[in-house]
Amino acid sequence: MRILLYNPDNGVTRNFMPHLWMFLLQALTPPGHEVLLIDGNAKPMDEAQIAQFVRDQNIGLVGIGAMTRMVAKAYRMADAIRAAGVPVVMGGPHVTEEADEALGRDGGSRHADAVALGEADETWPQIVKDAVRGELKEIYAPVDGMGKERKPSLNPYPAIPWDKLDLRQFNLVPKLLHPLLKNFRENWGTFRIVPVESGRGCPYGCEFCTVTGFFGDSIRFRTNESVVNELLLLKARACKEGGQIAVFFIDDNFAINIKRTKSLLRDIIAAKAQVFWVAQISANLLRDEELVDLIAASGGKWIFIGMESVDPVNLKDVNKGFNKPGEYATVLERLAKRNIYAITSFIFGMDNDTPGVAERTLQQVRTWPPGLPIFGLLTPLPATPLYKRLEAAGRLTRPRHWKDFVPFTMAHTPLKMTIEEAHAELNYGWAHSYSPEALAQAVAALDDQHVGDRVNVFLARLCFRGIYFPMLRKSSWLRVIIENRRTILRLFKEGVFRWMRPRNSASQDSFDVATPNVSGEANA
Ligand code: B12
Ligand code: SF4
Repeated sequence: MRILLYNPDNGVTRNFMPHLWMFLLQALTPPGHEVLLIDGNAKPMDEAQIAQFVRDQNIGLVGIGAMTRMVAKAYRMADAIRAAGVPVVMGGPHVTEEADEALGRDGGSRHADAVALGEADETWPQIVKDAVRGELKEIYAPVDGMGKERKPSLNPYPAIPWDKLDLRQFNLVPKLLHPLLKNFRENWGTFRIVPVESGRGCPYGCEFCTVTGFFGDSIRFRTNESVVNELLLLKARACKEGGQIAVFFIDDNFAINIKRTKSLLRDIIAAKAQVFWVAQISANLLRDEELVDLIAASGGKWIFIGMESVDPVNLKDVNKGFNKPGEYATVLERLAKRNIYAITSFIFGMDNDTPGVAERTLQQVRTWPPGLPIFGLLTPLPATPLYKRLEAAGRLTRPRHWKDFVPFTMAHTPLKMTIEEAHAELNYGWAHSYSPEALAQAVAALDDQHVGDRVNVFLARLCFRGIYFPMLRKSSWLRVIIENRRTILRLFKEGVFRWMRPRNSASQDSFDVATPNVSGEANA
């Protein structure tokens, strides 16, 4: 059978990183089937196009995965595929919580023939077998023989053949620059960000988050060896094609078990498996100097920190009191000292927020080493404790907000300001962090740093700007480049100057991860 796995586009960020679930389910498909992957972020399609595709390609089963914000598009695509006579199975966090909606059992129309609840690593092979026999069940739940929920172990973990997969659509180097950069001495013909998971689960249970409910509070890890082998495979691929690969460790909290994270990082270093990497780690776990040393030595470049608010009352309200705003600056300085930068994520519209919250937040952000601040609105995702609390209090203004998804729009009334005021705060946060002046200041704040680090921060800021001010068209990129021409010119001059220096002294400019001077054993 030919199977299509499809991920709808998010309408914002195009193809910055593939979705792991598709590659994972492809690797877990029983032999004898051909699995095609389409990520709508890389290959945008509408309903007519996908229906045509499944007919032309003789597809026998389509699997669709989606977050809540993309589910309306996912349903439209599923409807078109089913109308073309091909069965659809849906999975992922949204339909796990809203299976009745996907199956039309809530009085609405039906979008999926079957729904895979929760983690589908173990149910997917059965789904494929049932689809071949034309006997798809409506619900596939990961349960043991006694009918009790069962979380799949990550040991063993399927080998994803990253060395053989076609990743052309995920090259972040603009086509125009390929010929130029291919011959550049630092191998920049391609640049890809690849998702890798080393573990699943987070026990913290923040009120707005799906993760603790979905993955459970039992944390599971892959073996160090399996993660290291995956990195080596990716590194070899990058080397072979004269490009760069960075890894996004998509674990919800990469250092949730510090001892184990240190042991993994030491093994990465010992195996010389370093690539540049990004990971999500909560601020409380970054107090450990040795951990941060190992992060730096193993290739860690950007750490995503869910700071959420600079107000401890807000943090306590959403069960995230373990975040201590008083220590944010110290944590970020600890990272910056090792040339590691932070993606600091904030939520506006929390219950203790009042007008002016964005400026109060930015006043603090400006005192920190430059990183990438990002801003969102408190969003009641289905089945989260936040959703239940707001529903019980009658505060949901759009209880099924995903049916008519509008980016950056609240679905409930905050306590101490209006919805419109919350939207204005969000706008203020983005506008004042990503204006040409703010970008120039971020680069200037790193004047004593290597030009490579400043280019890194600048490019990352340009890309992150696109989350709020989508830059899907060439013309919007061009406008941003013109607006930031002074900063670009400055970095360019400096880069050329360093590049023209003799190779020995220029070798530090390499974006390749240098062999660290931290031993694989310990780092006191
Ligand atoms: C990586 C990631 C991202 C990446 C996404 C890009 C990418 N290419 O991956 C980035 C950083 C951009 C991102 C952003 C956001 N994210 Co995010 N993200 C994640 C994260 C950390 C990992 C996803 C992942 O790969 N997991 C590992 C795989 C194996 O798990 P999985 O995708 O769930 O797939 C398993 C099952 O769900 C199932 N499955 C999934 N799909 C399908 C399909 C079929 C057919 C079948 C059978 C089974 C199946 O089988 C898989 C194997 O068991 C998750 C949290 C998490 N741990 O999953 C949050 C998560 C998915 N994100 C979430 C959110 C809310 C967001 C944002 C909206 C945050 C924000 N406020 O801005 C943005 C929106 C992005 C956008 N523009 O659309 C929520 C989604 C909740 C929901 N109900 O939708 C999650 C669950 C985290 C949370 N805090 O609750 N995210
Ligand atoms: S620490 Fe992060 S992943 Fe864990 S529950 Fe809180 S928001 Fe979710």
